[in-house]
Amino acid sequence: MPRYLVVQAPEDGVRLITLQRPEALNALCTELLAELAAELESAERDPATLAVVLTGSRKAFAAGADIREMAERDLVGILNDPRVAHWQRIASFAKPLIAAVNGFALGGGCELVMCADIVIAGEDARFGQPEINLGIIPGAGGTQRLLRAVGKPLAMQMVLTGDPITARQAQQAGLVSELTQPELAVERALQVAASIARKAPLAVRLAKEALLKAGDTDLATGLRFERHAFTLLAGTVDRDEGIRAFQEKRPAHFLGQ
Ligand code: DAK
Repeated sequence: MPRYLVVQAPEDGVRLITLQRPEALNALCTELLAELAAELESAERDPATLAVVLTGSRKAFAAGADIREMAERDLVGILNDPRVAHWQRIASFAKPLIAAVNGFALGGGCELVMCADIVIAGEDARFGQPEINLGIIPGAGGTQRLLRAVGKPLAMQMVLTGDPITARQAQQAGLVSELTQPELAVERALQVAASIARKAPLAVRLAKEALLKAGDTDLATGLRFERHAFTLLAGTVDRDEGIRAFQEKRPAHFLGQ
């Protein structure tokens, strides 16, 4: 049983993971990160899980790395930091990951948001990379993914000043896909996840992979990947079912084959 996560399956094919470390505003201690990485690996192995929603509390999605734990690490501890492997496992989750964000998403919390594919945020959410205030810089993608997500000027402003931005600014900048009233963020994320869970799983998986390629490769390579993925899907049972269902004017029933 995880100590810092609550895991539920509220919808068909959707797993809801809630970070639960309220005494530290969901600060991402090593144990919490290990639990989250393990839970996502379990979701990836489970054929019945087709999408995952990740959320925190109303006050905080996550207030960053655990600063108390950081204070205990010396240089050797940082070189052998187990969190690096946990972050890599979290960032490489292959199924759709939807973040429902309320309150603070700071430092590692903001970096965790950027590991998600879709971000639904309550209007009171705040996104920031305040590491500079601690004399450090982001360590889990907060310079690389943030610049790709929001562009250079805003990424520079956020990382160099440490000042957070509002949910509305985050949406305008491309960090958030949709804004909701705070109390509706999780519900809306579950709706989006359920909609994805009804699609053809192989197509969803390859679509995610192809879209991520666009962010980290050149156009020719990305187009080549898209063409290969498109061709691969032509041989699936689900493609035949999708086309037949359209012609027969009925909902498609996808099998993941
Ligand atoms: N770590 C540990 N405890 C935290 C925390 C954190 N990040 N954030 C909050 N808390 C604790 C507070 O200490 C307090 O505990 P008690 O004093 O009650 O025992 C409790 O949560 C409530 O916090 P506050 O009393 O401060 O609540 P406020 O509403 O007044 O303020 C706040 C909320 C979010 C503005 C404030 O708590 C705050 O500024 N927190 C720190 C935010 C921050 O600087 N985060 C960035 C940390 S650096 C890496 C990967 C990633 C990273 C590093 C390495 N590798 C792969 C190697 C990431 C680094 C970071 O994220």
